[in-house]
Amino acid sequence: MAEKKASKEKLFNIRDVSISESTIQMLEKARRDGVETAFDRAANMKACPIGADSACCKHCFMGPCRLNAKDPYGKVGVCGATIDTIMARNFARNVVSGCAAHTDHGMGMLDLFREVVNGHIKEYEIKDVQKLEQVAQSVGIETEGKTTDAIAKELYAELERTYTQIEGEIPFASRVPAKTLETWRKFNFVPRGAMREIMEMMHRTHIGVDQDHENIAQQFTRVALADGWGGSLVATEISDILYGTPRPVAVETDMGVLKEDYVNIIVHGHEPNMFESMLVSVNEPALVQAAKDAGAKGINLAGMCCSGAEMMSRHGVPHAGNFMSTEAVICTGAVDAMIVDIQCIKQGLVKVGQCYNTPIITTNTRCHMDGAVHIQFNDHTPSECTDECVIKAISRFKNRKLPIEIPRQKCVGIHGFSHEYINYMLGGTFRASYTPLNDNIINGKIRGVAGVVGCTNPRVKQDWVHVELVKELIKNDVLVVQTGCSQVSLANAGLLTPEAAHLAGAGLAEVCETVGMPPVLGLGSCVDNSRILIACAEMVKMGGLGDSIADLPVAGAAPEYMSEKAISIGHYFVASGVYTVFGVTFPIVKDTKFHKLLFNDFEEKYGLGKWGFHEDPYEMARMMIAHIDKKRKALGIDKGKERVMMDFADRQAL
Ligand code: NFS
Repeated sequence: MAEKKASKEKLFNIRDVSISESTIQMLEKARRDGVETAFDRAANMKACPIGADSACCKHCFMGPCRLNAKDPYGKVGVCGATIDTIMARNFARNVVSGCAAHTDHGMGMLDLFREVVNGHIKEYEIKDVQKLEQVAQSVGIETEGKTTDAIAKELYAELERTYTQIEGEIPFASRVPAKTLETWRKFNFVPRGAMREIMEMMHRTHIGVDQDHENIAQQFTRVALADGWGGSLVATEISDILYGTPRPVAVETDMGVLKEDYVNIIVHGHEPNMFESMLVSVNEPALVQAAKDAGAKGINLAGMCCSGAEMMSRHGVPHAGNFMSTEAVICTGAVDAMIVDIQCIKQGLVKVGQCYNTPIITTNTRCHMDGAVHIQFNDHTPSECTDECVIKAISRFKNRKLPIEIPRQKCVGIHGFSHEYINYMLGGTFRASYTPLNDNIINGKIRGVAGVVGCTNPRVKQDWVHVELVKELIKNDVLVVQTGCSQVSLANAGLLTPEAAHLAGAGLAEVCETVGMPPVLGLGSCVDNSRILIACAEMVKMGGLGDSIADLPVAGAAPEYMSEKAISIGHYFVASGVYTVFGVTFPIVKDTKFHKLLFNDFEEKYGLGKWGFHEDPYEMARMMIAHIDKKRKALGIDKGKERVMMDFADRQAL
C-alpha cells in the first residue's frame, strides 16, 4: 500500500513554487535526498472546497453541516444556522485565535516586565528609559520628577488592564485618533480587556447563541482591536523598553548567511526573550572556546520568521529566511540546531531535522513537538536553556557527517524603522515629526502609504506576490512599510536599500534620495504591525490629512497570508480605518450578507476601512492605488500636483 501511495505522489515543478533561489536550490536537494517539505504536502493535499469557502460548520455534534456555496441560501444547518451565521462564526473564531496568539505573546512580555520591575529578574533591564517615559505619558501617567522604577511600576499596573479589565476601555485607546475612537464608541467596538473579549466571543459562537452575522461582527471587531491596539501594541512597546527601540541597521539576509566552518544556530519563532538570551550565550567566551575546540571558527547565529525579523531590526542579527524556507534551510545540512519558541513552527520540521541530524529544540511550555528535544526556557534563569542549546549545537557540529551545501544568496538591506525613527528621519533631530511625511503626501510626491505584511503560503509562488505587489506600489509613488515574512521577501529581493529608490516613481524617488531612505521600510515582526497603527495615528495628529485613520491615503495587504493571526491583523486594520487586501484565498462566499458587511459596509455604514481580495499582485496594487486616490480626492489633494502620475493601465501598456 505504501509503495502504491508513494507512486501517486504529485511532483511539482520547483521553479513554480518559489522565487527564492536559495529555497529552490534546497528543494532540489530535498528531492534528491528523498526529504518531504510543506511544498510537497501542499501539492498532494487538495484544499477542501467547502471549508475554503467557510461554508461548513462543526461547532456542534448534530453536524458537521455543509452548505452549498453555489446556492448559499438554498440550505441551512441542522440547527437552522444560515450561511451568514456560519461564515461569521468561523471568521470570529479565526480572529479569536489570532488575537489570542498576539495577546498571549504580549502578556508574556508584560510578565517579564513585571518581574524585571519588581527586581526578581536581573538578566534583563530597562534599556530604553526615554521610550518608557513616552509610553507612560501616552496612557496618562505623570512622569515628571518620578524615578524610572516608579514610572515602570505604574506603567505595568496600567498595561495589565489591556488583558484583565472587565469594564471600560483598554489603556492604549488613548492613542487612537479622537474621531476613530468616537466611531468605535458609537458601534460598541472599543475593547474592554482582551480576556473578556475573547471569552465573550467564544461564548457567542457556541451553538444557539449569537445568530446574527452583524452582531457577531460587532464582537469580533472588539476582539481584533484588543489585538492591534492591545496585545500586539503592548508586546512591541515592552520589547522596545526592555531591549531597545530599533534604529536603522544594515543586515544580511537569506541562506547565504550560514557559514560552513562555524557552528550555525537558527532561532525561529516570535517572542524576543529567548532570542535575546541566545545572543548573549553565543558570545559567551567559554562557549565560543568550546566551539573552537570542536574545530569551528566560531558560532554563527541567525534568525528566521518573526522573532528573526525583530532581532535583525533591533540588533542586526542576520536573517536566514521566511516561513516557507524553514524546512528548506535544514536541507543545507549546515544547521547545527534550530531553536524554536512559539507560532508558525511547522511540525514537519521535526522530520526534516531527523533526516539531516539537526536537533529541533522547543523551549516554551506552550509549544512542544512530538519528536523534538525540549529544553525549557525560564525568564528567571535564561542562560540555562540557551547555553544548553549552544552546547547541543556544538556537539552536532563535531559530529557532522553529511555533506553540506549552503546556497550563496545573501543580500544586505537596511532594517529597523520604528515609528519613532521615521519621525526623526523625516524631521531631523530638532524638528522630529511626521510633518514632512504629511507634507510630501499633500504635495503629491508621495501618493500614499501602504503596509505590505504577513506570511508566505505554499498555495502561491513564495515571495513572488509580495515582491511584485511592492514593486508596483513604489513605482506608483506609494511608500511601503513592511513587517514579518513579507519584509524578508523584499529584503531578499534587494528592495530594502536606499539604492532601490531607482525602482520608485519620480516623486517617491526624490524623497528617498533627499532623506537617504529606502522606498520600502522594514518595521520588524508581525506584532510590530502595531507600529503601523501608531504611524497612522501620528499622521492624523500632524494634520492636513483628515481627522481619522479612515481619511488617510493609505492601504494594507497580506498577499501570501496563511495564518489566523493574519486574519486578526487584517480585521484590526479594517476596523481602524484601513482598506486591507488579502491574497491566496478568502474564507467567504460571495453574494452573501456577510460578504457585503466585510467588503463594503465596514466602510460605507461604519465609516471605517473595508476588506478586499485578489490573488493577482498587479490587480491588488491597482485596487490599493485606486483607494489611495479616492482618499486623496476626498481630502482635496488630488489636484495641483506639478506632475500627472502615470496610472496603472498606462504602465501596463508600456
Ligand atoms: Ni506574521 Fe504569518 Fe508567522 Fe510572522 Fe511569518 S508566517 S501572520 S509573518 S512568521 S507571524
